[in-house]
Amino acid sequence: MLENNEWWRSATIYQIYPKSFCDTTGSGTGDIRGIISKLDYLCYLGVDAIWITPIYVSPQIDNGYDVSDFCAISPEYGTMDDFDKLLQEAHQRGLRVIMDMVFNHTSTEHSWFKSALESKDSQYRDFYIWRDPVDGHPPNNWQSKFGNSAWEYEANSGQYYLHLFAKEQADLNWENPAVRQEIKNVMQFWAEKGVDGFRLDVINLISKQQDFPDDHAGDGRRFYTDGPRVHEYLQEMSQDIFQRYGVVTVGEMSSTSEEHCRQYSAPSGKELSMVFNFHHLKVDYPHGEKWQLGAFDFLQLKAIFRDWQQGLYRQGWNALFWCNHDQPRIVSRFGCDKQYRVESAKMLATVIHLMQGTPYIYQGEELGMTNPCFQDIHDYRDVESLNAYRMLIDKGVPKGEVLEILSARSRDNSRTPMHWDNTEYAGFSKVKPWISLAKNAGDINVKMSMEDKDSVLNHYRHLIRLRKSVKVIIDGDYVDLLPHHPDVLFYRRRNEDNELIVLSNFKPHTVSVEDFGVDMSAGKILIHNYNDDLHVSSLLSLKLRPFESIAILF
Ligand code: TEU
Repeated sequence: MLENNEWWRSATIYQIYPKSFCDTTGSGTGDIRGIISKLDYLCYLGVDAIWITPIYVSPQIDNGYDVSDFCAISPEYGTMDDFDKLLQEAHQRGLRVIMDMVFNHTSTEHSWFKSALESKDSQYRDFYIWRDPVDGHPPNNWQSKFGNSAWEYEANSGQYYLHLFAKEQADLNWENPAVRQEIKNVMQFWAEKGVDGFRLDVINLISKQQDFPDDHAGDGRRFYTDGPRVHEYLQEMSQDIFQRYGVVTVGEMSSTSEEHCRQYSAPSGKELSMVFNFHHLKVDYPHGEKWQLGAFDFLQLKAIFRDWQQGLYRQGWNALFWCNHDQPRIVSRFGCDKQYRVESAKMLATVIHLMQGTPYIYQGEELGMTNPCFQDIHDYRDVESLNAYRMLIDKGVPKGEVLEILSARSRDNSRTPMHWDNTEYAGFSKVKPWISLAKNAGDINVKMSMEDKDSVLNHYRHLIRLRKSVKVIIDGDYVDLLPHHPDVLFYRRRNEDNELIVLSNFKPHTVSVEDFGVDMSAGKILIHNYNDDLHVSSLLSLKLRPFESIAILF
């Protein structure tokens, strides 16, 4: 455990998806020793901590988010000794380690669930959410986030159990104090090993409205999202574990609100350190529908940034991100992964990293890695994507259109192996990986990026260093100076000493920005994504080139 309790306010955190990070055993999947072998690279990048997605024993229905033993390492990733070595090697380098905690549900292979299946009298029966059929049907009309009913019938007991995700991921009953105690025991186990923090998977779904009503206006999420006792539960976890061990905590908040997030991440520290929300990553969902294609709504994106930057300013703390293991690669989504890949990847990074909050870099994002553009359903591995494929085909959507939707939306877009170099399997493995690589690994990889002073990687390294040295990035306010401009995001950060303006063109064409009421001549360019020597005075009658982004400090 490394001390200094609010280190995370000026930190940058790197998300590792171990299955696709580095394979040292020739299994075709990544492993813990692979992570250890790349710690020096992460120090070169300059990040302060790593978030590791689940490496616990799991049947891998949902790539580890279906946990069957929270206190044991899955053999495919290595051993507990390997993990202890990782923790030691990371701490020796000043890197903190954040573990992913999946407490909304367990795998149906967990011993608790197996015991619950044996008998209604099992002490673990009430660890899960069982309800009787209603007129021979599921207890209500709630839908799983992976499609179909959120209830699975269990014939032996004649009851249904709730699963907000896959049927192999049974929701835990947090109403039961014994469940909460077991969860605290798990976190105590990892905290006493010296883990520095926890990422809490869909933690705002753990409290369900106990009458489990039908949802006549939706899929049921309003009856369990930011639910009735969620703050009470988090305050209990904070009181008994987070504050006691001084661990940083980041909550993944599905479909949440600013009001709840101010309470979740309040400076008082009574609940969590910070929160992920996803509203900015739904502006390309037509009518909120993920499995439809549509252009992203730039004005809505800017409004969401404004709302969350201002809404949590001095009242909470945002986890800032574009990418994770559930989202497509951002340069393919909101940038341009062809002609302006480098410029747009740098622009997107600048936009997020100069806001208030803690930025997260998802493995490969720092290289400008793109979606793999899979064209065949057999390339896909993700349970959510495979369910969506079947659902869309069953609805009569033409196969070609379904594959086009998956190619843009699938979570597998971010789960292809990391690109380390231009060898056959990109230095990820010596054998064919569990999932195909993107075809451009030969041109987009760590080795090449480290040798190129103008690479996306070196742009990220610069941003990470700026966060350490420019205080207004950490504590400045946020004002959008051109809220209605259709192409440019122009925001200003200000504290008692400095002013920082960030101008970013989100479009593939040159844009003129007329008088924007700021005298640039007194400023100092902090970072720019075109590698020419721009002088501030030339910015007076501003033309921003395609995806051009400039940050100026006053
Ligand atoms: O994700 C929560 C969640 O809702 C995701 O499924 C994501 O928001 C959605 O796929 C976007 O369309 C967490 C984990 O990050 C995810 O990998 C798990 O599948 C899920 O919880 C269940 O544990």
